[in-house]
Amino acid sequence: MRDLFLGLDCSTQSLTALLVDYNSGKVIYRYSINFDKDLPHYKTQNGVIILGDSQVIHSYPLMWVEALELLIKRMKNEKIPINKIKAISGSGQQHGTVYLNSKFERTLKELDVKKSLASQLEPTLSRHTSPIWMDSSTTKQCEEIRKNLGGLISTIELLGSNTIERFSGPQIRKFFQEKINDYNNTSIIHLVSSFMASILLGKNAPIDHGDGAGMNLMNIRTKLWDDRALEATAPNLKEKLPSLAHPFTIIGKLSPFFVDKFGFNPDTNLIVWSGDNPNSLIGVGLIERGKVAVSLGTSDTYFGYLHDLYLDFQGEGHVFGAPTGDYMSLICYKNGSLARERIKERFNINWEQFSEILNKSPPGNNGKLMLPYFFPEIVPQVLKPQVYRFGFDENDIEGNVRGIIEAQFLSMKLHSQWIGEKPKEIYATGGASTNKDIIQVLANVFNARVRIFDFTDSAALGAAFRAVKSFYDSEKKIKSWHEIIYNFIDFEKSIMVKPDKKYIELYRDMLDLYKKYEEYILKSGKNPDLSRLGFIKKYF
Ligand code: XUL
Repeated sequence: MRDLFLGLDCSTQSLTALLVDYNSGKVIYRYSINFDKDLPHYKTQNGVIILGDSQVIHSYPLMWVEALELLIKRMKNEKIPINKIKAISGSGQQHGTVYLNSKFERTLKELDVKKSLASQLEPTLSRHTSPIWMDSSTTKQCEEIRKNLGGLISTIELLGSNTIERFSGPQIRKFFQEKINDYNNTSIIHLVSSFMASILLGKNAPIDHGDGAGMNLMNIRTKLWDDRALEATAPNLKEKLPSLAHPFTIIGKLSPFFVDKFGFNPDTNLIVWSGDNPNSLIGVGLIERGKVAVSLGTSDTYFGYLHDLYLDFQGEGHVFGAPTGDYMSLICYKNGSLARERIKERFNINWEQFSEILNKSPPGNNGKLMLPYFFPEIVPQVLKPQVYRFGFDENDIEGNVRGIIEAQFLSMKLHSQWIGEKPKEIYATGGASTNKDIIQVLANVFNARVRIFDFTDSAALGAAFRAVKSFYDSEKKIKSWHEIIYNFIDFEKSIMVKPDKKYIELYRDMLDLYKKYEEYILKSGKNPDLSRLGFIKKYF
């Protein structure tokens, strides 16, 4: 008998399913619903809608619901043995909040198989859109909450992060301030992860410590809702939040709706969902120190496993709960793949041509340097998007192609220094990680080996791994994380990109230059053009 496990990932642009077979150690099925293409009636662009200005970015919870039903229908039509699935877990884009009224839980319990999920759940939303992680419109609320908690340092000490525009607490506060009646009509506020889990469970599902830490509402040490943070955010908030749970909690069995409509086994276990970053941590097999992952997706993220709690008092990096029950560090960039695509589209080239051009230009870019804020940036905080180019202009194809890639990795190196330990090895995942030329720049900038994973679904895979672990643990057939990860991932097979030692000094100098330009533009520092000319003289 095969033991099958399903990992789902509700990300910014798509909903993906990965079905894994523990006995063969293989992913046996993958399917992805692309929101823009497969559900065009929502008219999203890259899975989101921009409301008003570029700072207000939302998505549709009903679109995620519709995608879930479409995905499962597809699995059924393709005769995937869904009745053999032992456990399901999932992953959601972090921070996004879903606002539901008092009909939500009752509706979930009384779902009618003859009707669609979306049509039945529509009346249960007290807000039709969800502010998501790309939203940066809550600076005022962040300041108010931070002030109430005693300032930057005490906020970070308490919550593991500064108050951050995209985090759920400031978003909830903004909703309460701007739409008080709708806030009062809201009975429960879910994260994307706990919302999707609730639908599968047929009642309100908890939020795990990984995703909970991205809300500015959870005490990072006790892993409980923090009363001071709740009070500083909005009235009666505690009664509107689901409970918090360990990341390995079995939250119940699959709702009869899915059993009756699609033929799942009524015994299918559901494991609490988590955020995409905590799931990816496990999905790439990061359970030890000295290694970090760089995920090149809609957002670029840099994250690693932390055995002990480590905080960034600059307020840029974050600490979340890890699926192992420990901690993880995370730095998130909004100017990830969308920024790379801007350059690609500007010159009307494909990825192959992008690579060729990247290869043609020398490391150090002849001293051309970019600060790539095509969109408002999270790290460092830039609210008004603007791209700064030093030593070249927007028509210089080589300058721009290498400029964006070097800028992204130099910024990662610069802003990850608070984590202390210098990574010896980087695991690269996400769409752009399959591009070896981009990854060579990453290896050179960090002077570290980079292992490329040949899959891009680390969040869904991590969710499947969590389902495996919790299921076997509950059956008293305990499996270590190491055992599970090595059962599926053949590390020997992954491509390793080695840093080119020739460029160690060049990138050390360029990092220094990059830092100076950031300070010049964002903190009114000294104009470093002279240093750049010195750099050009030294290397070109
Ligand atoms: C992390 C973050 C993003 C989202 C979407 O803090 O905002 O990585 O989780 O991927």
